Amino acid sequence: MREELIFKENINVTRPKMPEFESYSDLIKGIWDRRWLTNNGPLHERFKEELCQYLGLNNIELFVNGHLALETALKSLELEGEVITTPFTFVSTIHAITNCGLKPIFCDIEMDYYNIDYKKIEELITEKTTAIVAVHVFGNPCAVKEIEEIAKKHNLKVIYDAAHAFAVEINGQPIGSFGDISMFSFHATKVFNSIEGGMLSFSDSNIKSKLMSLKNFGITSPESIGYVGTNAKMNEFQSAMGLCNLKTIEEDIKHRKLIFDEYINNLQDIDGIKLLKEIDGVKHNYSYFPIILTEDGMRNYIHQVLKKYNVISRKYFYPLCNAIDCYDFDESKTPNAIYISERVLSLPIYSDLKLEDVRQICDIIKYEIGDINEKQL
Ligand code: T4K
Repeated sequence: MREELIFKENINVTRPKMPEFESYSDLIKGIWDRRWLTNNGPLHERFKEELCQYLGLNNIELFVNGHLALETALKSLELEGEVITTPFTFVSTIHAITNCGLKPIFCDIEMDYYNIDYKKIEELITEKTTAIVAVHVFGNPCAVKEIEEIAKKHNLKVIYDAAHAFAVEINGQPIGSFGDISMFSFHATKVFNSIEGGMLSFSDSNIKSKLMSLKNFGITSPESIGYVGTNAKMNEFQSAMGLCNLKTIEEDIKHRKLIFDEYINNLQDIDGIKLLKEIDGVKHNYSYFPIILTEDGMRNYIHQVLKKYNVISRKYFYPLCNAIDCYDFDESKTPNAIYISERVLSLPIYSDLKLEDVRQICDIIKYEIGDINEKQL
């Protein structure tokens, strides 16, 4: 240990972006006057409009969180049977699938960006397959064109879990414009937050009213309940937070880019560390900074040792979703995902993380990796 590199306070893997207190308090004052707290209030409607404008999307709906947004998306498409998905994701993706009565079929991931490997999707398609649920892991886009071709050929729906991919674009095209429906998370830990929150963007404007109804108990008119819905509405306090944070999102992403570059510059030449670099033509949001520690056992060592320096890294995503206790899936068929899940570590990144703190985290990693290499553990 090098005592001088210990942080006085914990540096967490992420920390929510908070707007100026006054900008939030000014906005929520009106809620007291109006006494309109939820169910499509005026701030909710304004938030929706400003999001459409910022993201360059026409069809969106807001939700209380990303998870219920994803469940609602799957329900709205009336899917049955099997859906092909990835095990390398947050458990929400798989719970959403199974809560909708669908069976997840796990496809292995590719080794560049750890997204579903489109080359392995077709061999998993059966007569029961109805959809592909792909995840833009860490905000890096999946192979959207190839996935679309496969889906067309086999008449499958495509749902993207874009929880990590707010504001990402591929060659100028918003990531939410691919597939049938995309889900975004506005959770406190994300690049963009509305405290909790979620959004669906969708290609077919005809499903708008169905989505609105499904998130409001399935109510279709004052005296009819057309669907078995849920309660997944975003409230006015969330919308106010979203509106405030939207004002600074571009600055926030710019600062994240500086952090990203600082990590890359400091860690790129270290033996045993693999980094995810930027992709040509993609507007990134720098939502996570995952590294792969290639030596067996090194990830767990660095994860533990960072804690002693008060740096709280996270194993996103370990365990794999086909290896978790509450399900009985078989993880052995996704060897790439097993390899990555056992070696990945997400380092702190958030919009007001100081660059000097990033350098200090890198110094700790360099020192500790050198140390362990010397000891040849
Ligand atoms: N699909 C994917 C691929 C997802 O990653 C997620 C969510 C979803 C779907 C579902 O979307 P939501 O329903 O959540 O909108 C966190 C988040 O809770 C979760 O939203 C996120 N993915 C997941 C990747 O990370 P945990 O269990 O790691 O959260 P927690 O509480 O340990 O927080 C992480 C760090 O953030 C801590 O070090 C402390 C810090 N933190 C957290 C909160 C809540 C703060 O500083 N302030 C806070 O208010 O799951």
